[in-house]
Amino acid sequence: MSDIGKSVTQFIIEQQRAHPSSTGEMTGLLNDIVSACKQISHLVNRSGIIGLGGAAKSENIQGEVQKKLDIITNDVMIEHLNWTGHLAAMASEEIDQIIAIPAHYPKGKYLIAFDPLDGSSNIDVNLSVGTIFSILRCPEGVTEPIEADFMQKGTEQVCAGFCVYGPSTMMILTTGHGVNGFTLDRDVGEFILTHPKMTIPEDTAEFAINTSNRRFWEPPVQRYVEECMQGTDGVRDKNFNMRWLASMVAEVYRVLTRGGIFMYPMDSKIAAQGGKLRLMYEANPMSFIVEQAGGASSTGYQRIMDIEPTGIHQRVPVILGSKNEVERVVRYHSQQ
Ligand code: AHM
Ligand code: MG
Repeated sequence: MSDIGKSVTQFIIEQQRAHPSSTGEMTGLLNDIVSACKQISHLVNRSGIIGLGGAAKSENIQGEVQKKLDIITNDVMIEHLNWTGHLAAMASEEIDQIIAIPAHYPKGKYLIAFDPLDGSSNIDVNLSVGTIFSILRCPEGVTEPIEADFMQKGTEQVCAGFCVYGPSTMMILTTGHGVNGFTLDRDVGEFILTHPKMTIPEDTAEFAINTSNRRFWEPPVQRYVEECMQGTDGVRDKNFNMRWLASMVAEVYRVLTRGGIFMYPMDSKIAAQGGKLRLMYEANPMSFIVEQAGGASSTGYQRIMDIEPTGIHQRVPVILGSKNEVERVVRYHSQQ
């Protein structure tokens, strides 16, 4: 029987029943995330009407000017997740230190790292934004987690997902058994399974990169993009299409639905900070999802999920998507 049309809650519970050792804690945690994302979807959708557009007066730890919605959606995530007893600690793009569970609430066995509103520079121009999250196990015996407890490779993730607040609100989830996509039915208030077993085609003729950074890229990326631009006149012998939405959630969603390669590679302008995108709550969860859908994800030099993290806000270069294209870019890096 097809799973299409099931609610995300039913889908998660049925998946959990297939694993008799499961305690149901992950199901509870995913339900909390689903509730938070529904509220964020509502806020993003109504932000212009209820006066939530524009910048706040603050900067986050990375020195970026925060939007009002960056702060509010961060609070929504924390308020939905800190009291239900499924988490031992949290980490957010918007907060310098890891976030403890208040002492008067029970603690659970998982850690979460999230970006509450990725691509928030797009809010005021009414383009897609999203929420990204990565779930790790809290190390055995640790009751008061510290940042070091989050320093686990992407391969240790037990679940990853993201929500896109676009023409439809969609949630994409993996627990390591493939990737499934759910669409929010606003009338009913439920995410409904609409895109089961998502897979990324191995080949593509579509690339996404911010070409305004072109002069700062390393030679392998310069070579790859140049060859794409040459189309049928060059070695690739096919014409490519280009996209850049400046919203990783929307780009990865596109890659999941029709293939493509998405790159925010190393460039000399941002080399000192290690790259643009953050490992723990952007690159790792997206890499887990992309690999589970049959794609690949690399810095150009190393599989992203094999990186030993050194900091909660660590940045890395990201090259992900259709397997054969990612492997080509990685090959160009090894041939330098
Ligand atoms: P953010 O978390 O501050 O929103 O930054 C991440 C976003 C990604 O969604 C997107 O791929 C990238 O920044 C766009 O960067 P740029 O504006 O340099 O093209
Ligand atoms: Mg982000």
